[in-house]
Amino acid sequence: MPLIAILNGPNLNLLGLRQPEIYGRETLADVERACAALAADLGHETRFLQSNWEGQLVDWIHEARGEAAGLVINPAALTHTSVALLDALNAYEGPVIEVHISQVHRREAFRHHSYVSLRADAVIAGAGTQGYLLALRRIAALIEPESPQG
Ligand code: CA2
Repeated sequence: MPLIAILNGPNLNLLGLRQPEIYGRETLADVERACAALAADLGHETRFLQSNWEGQLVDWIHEARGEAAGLVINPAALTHTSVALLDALNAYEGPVIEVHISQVHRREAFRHHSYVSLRADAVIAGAGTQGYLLALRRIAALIEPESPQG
């Protein structure tokens, strides 16, 4: 079964535990379970990871090369700061979808710019944690040879 890697950046381990008015009440473990269930329905398996460390995320993107058919990433605050993540993603050959739980364009100006968007094949923001599931469906369509444009 083709593997889809789902990477999560700093502080997302607090999902559902703080700031529910912005990020909702679901925990990251809930999101992981929902992603695994949908991926199984779509005939894929998932590797769901979170780190507070930029270098760890870079290493996981490197590991995804040759292992994962597609990548879903919520880089969290590193979205707005990290050329290192952009460079790592540029060295990854498969489809990349950037997800943000909140509608970043309705928030502070510093959240409006994303380095990762320079590489992402699609960006989903403001759909809550459902954004991860939308991203999985799109990745599945992109890596499905019969219907590459889904
Ligand atoms: O909306 C998103 O998914 C973000 O990527 C979340 C990041 C933020 O810096 C981005 O601008 C948008 C923050 C992740 C921190 O998540 C928390 C969740 C619950 C409580 C505290 C932090």
